[in-house]
Amino acid sequence: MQIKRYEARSANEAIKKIKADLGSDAIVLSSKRLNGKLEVLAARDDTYENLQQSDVGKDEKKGLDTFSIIRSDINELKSLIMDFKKERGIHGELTELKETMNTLFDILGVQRNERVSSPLSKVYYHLISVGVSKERACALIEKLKNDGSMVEPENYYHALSAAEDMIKNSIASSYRNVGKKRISAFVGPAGEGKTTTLAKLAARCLFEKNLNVGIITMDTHRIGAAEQLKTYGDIMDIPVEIASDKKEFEKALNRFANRDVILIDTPGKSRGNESYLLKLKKCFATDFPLETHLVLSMTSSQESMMDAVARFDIIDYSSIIFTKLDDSSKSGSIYNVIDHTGKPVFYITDGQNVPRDLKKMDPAKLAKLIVGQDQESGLTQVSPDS
Ligand SMILES: Nc1nc2c(ncn2[C@@H]2O[C@H](COP(=O)(O)OP(=O)(O)O)[C@@H](O)[C@H]2O)c(=O)[nH]1
Ligand SMILES: [Mg+2]
Repeated sequence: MQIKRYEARSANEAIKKIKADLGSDAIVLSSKRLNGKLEVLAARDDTYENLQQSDVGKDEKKGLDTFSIIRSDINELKSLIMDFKKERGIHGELTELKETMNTLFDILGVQRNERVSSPLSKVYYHLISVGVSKERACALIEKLKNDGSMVEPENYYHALSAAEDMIKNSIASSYRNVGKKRISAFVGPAGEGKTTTLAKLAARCLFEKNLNVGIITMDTHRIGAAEQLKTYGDIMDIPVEIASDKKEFEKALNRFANRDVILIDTPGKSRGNESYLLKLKKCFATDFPLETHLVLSMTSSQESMMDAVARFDIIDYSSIIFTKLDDSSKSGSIYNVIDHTGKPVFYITDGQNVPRDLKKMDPAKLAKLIVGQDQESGLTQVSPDS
């Protein structure tokens, strides 16, 4: 076996060098970054070639067949490793590209506004500070620059409130024809606040709107999950049905046929449990007027939120509920998620108190919440009516 060391600027370049030198049968043993360069150890197994060249007898030929199988396994493994290395290489390049893009956005968002202290540049920095992505902040600034309707572009407070208006207008259309159905199911990763939010909504419907409420829980696996809801149900005198499959689910819906509102709790499954999502999707495919709401916690990272948004896409949720705003100062990340999904937000929650810590949202309130409090402008954090 020959082992050789290669230096290259990227994974692609390393692979090219190795192939040219050791041939396409080479195996990558290890790779690491050193002073900005990629150092790769690669090897080639010469045994097979030597065996082929030598005068092999019958028995040796038999051994060679076994050897060929092993060799083909090795080749498969090798190509998997190569793919993995390639992906890692691309990942590294993507990170670099992302950093370059971010710098470009800074230049677009700030320098093209002539001076760092210009009102629009300040708005750009403010949006980033509240969690709006650089890319989106930059797009908003560009739109503001080209928008002739801004009353006083030289005034920071006016520029900020124009940004808020722009956000409001961009999300308004997503609110049409959604949030009107009698039956609401809550989906999302575990621990995001589905059950607590459902209990808050049940209490609101009952005590403020005097509606007839029924609750169905599909969370039948987690110990204590159904009991958690039954306790809320007992306190509010709301019936709670348990359903573990489509048959039981439809039975429960029929039992609640004359209820004004039906709220459905679901278990939160972690990544890799896509069959559970398919099962939920099948249950929700019913003639009853049902809407699904994705529940996302503001304490999750932006990546986790985007991951959940993509995973739950199969359920075709119609709105997003953001929870735990009391534990996060980055309300701007709401904008990143809704700008990406085009889904409306009818509720946010900001505390553990049932039913107090639930706020109803509309495009104007949400835009205010996203832009958030600003020390300099004196704009205040939204305090939505319940
Ligand atoms: N701080 C805070 N905690 C919350 C909020 N909503 C839910 N929680 C807490 O988050 C935890 C998980 O909530 P739960 O409703 O059981 O989540 P589920 O697994 O999605 O049903 C519980 O301890 C809740 O009290 C909120 O708005 N703010
Ligand atoms: Mg729950």
